[in-house]
Amino acid sequence: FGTYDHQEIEKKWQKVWENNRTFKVELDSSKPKYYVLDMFPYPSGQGLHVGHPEGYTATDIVSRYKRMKGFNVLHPMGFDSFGLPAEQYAVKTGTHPAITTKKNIANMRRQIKALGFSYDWDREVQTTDPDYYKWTQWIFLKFYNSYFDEKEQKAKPIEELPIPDGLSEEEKEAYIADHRLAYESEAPVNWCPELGTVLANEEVVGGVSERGGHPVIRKPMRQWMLRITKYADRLLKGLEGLDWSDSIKKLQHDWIGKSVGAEVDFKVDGYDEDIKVFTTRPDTLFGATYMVLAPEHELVDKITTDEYREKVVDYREAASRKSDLDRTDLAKEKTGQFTGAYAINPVNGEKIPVWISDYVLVSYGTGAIMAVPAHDTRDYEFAQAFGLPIVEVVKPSEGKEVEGCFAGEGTAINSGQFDGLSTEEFKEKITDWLEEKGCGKKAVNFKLRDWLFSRQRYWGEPFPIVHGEGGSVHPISENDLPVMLPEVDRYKPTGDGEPPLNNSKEWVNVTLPDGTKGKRETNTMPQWAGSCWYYLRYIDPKNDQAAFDGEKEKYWLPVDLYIGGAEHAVLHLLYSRFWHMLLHDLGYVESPEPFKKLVNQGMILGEDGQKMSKSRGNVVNPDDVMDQYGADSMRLYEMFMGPLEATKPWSMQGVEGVHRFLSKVWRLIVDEQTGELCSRVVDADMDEETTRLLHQTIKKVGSDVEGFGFNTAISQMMIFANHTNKLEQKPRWALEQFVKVLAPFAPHMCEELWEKLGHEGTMAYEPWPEYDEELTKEKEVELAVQIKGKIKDRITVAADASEDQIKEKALASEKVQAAMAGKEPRKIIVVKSRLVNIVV
Ligand code: ANZ
Repeated sequence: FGTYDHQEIEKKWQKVWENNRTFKVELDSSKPKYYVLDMFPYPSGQGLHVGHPEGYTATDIVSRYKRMKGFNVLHPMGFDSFGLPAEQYAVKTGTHPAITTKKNIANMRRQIKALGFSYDWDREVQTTDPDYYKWTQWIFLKFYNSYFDEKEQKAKPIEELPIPDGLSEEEKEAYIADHRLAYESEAPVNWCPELGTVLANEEVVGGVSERGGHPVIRKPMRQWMLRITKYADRLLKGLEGLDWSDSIKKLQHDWIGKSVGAEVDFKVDGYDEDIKVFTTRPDTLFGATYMVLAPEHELVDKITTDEYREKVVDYREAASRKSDLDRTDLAKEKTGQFTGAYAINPVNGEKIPVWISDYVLVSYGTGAIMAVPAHDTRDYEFAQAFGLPIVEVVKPSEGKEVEGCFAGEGTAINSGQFDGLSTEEFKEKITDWLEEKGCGKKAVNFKLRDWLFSRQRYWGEPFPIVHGEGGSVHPISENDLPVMLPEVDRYKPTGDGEPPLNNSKEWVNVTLPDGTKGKRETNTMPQWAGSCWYYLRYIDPKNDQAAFDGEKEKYWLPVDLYIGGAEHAVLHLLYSRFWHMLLHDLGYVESPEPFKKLVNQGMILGEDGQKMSKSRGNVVNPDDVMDQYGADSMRLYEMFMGPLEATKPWSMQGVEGVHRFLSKVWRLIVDEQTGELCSRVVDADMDEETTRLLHQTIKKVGSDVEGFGFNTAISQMMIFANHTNKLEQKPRWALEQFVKVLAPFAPHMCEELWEKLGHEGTMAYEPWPEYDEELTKEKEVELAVQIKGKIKDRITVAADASEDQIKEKALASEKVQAAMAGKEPRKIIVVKSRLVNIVV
């Protein structure tokens, strides 16, 4: 009758919160703000997996804690609802993705609500909602209508682009098009035949699609690109100021991949052409014994001699079928083809052969290298495979013996006038020398490529673009947004890259304002578009005049805490920083970075320690756990499993354990016979130990929540509950404070207990209890005093006594003095709060 009935309690309080709009929040400049963001889910047909509540519980605890600390907390939720699975389902069944998406969202919203998270649901966003993607299209137009000012390192409106004198109208158009931050390109892209779409570099992992693991090949296609490379330096520098884990920062840092070196021009023998190379080791120029062009390099056709032409064409054909990753894989056997041409090394005038090989990528640096087999591993393998000369030009520092290739730094040899220089000095000197001679200069390169921003899919944001006759491009006016996604009959992309929207002729064909005919862009934006700015829409989700209000942005941004999976390191987390920087440059947001603090939750494995998957049959369904044990137990368990950022296996026994703990807390306060307040809860004074434990608990839970140590906070609460359980008389005031610190973790049960303790209404805004530092301290501790490993006496000292005070007290003991028999101690070792060891 009065036992802990999680089902009833959870339903009751969820209704109260919903009906009273308990977690509704508005801008309030009288209060400090705190913005807590979750990575919003993709509404999949499988519903929530246990990884979702992990991050969501952590942010909910912080949100509830911060509210109690007096912060104005923004904690929103929404759905990242464009994407492949709904579309693939549509291809299979004919069900429109909008229907599938709606159903999946309803189910996931139900699950999320059942976990009792304190979201302001009035702020929910869905990226597939035209009122939302209208603004995604609007931001795209901002990219299209901006250029990057290199000097000021920021984006500006395209109208401000300085145009060189003397250009014809046509050249002017082309010049402007070349500077837009959104542009069309014909470059070779990652084409995934199975998915029927192109993919961004970030979406290709190990030569296959990140989603689904399908093979990806290179193919030239007209695509929309965003000029993220312009922001490479700022994306890199901005990382320094962010409170993110080192591992995520490193992933982004390396993905951006800044290299400093030199560009060097090699004359092609017999031609009026230079081969430009990028090298990070200009100090090895004297050791360059051959050159390699990427098979796709534009000079290949021109310089290849007739004798080698056929072989070169064949080789290039074979290379085009490989992915970049396969090509650069260190373990792969080196292949290549001589072109018949020679180049001249500018430092010593030597003629060296020019090869093509697929280990040189056309898209990095200049697409050509000088090969230094003595000091570059890949060049070394290549030289060995094809019998090319190897000349050492760097000697390792004394004492190091190297066999084969030496890729480190050292002292220059065989390098003429530069012999004897250290690698660092040499790099600088030779770069100056090259610049003086007009055949080279200092150069910086980034691994980061422009972001391939179009997909041959149906279920995505349409581009606000119309193509006119003769290749002109017409952006839709901002006032005519959104460009609605039309209904189509067939969702399947054609195998050759024609997007499904092409099937919708009525939608595609339009008349331009000047009466000429145009065709809408039929590619759609990638899955990542909507998530690039959703955290901005949350601050003003219903605004139909702007994407969001500037004053609101000033108040709410940056996001104070962002929790989500680490798998988005070089995707969403890079893309959204990029969008934010553009909006910052154009004056729409004041904050330079969107996410101040980022925490990555660890993966939850199955009970067997393996990744949860349908095929392994080890998937835990959150619905089942909640039915049996309740949302509070589910929340508490996921936080108790271990450190938030660790990978950890699921355990049903663990769930039972925390459920028992919650039941125990329930019984501390509620009489199970009557369901009323337990008669042992009285307005009594607290004894010393209870006082100390309570103050320790308030202190530890608070600091653990701030430091994301949720598991240790729970342990401390368990200690307190066990102690209180033993008391005959349970002081009401202590229990009230305890319920407050437990509330962010197990909010439903705590609301109910708060009511049982005689309070009315929600406790969500009760002030977080204060603790007294003095009262947290253990007063005195007993220490054993040992001589030669034998205990001679026990002394009692203040818990915070210094080492010197402890030593003094130990030596003052009569028993110790007797045992030392007048000898001087050689050493005294104090093991805090345990023992003193005296060595004589
Ligand atoms: C000569 C050399 C000598 C190099 C040496 C290295 C060591 P990161 O640091 O990644 O920027 N390289 C340049 N462009 C390339 C391309 N398109 N495809 C494949 N490799 C390319 O690496 C820069 C180095 O990678 C460059 O420096 C070049 O090889 C190679 F002892 O030049 B180095």
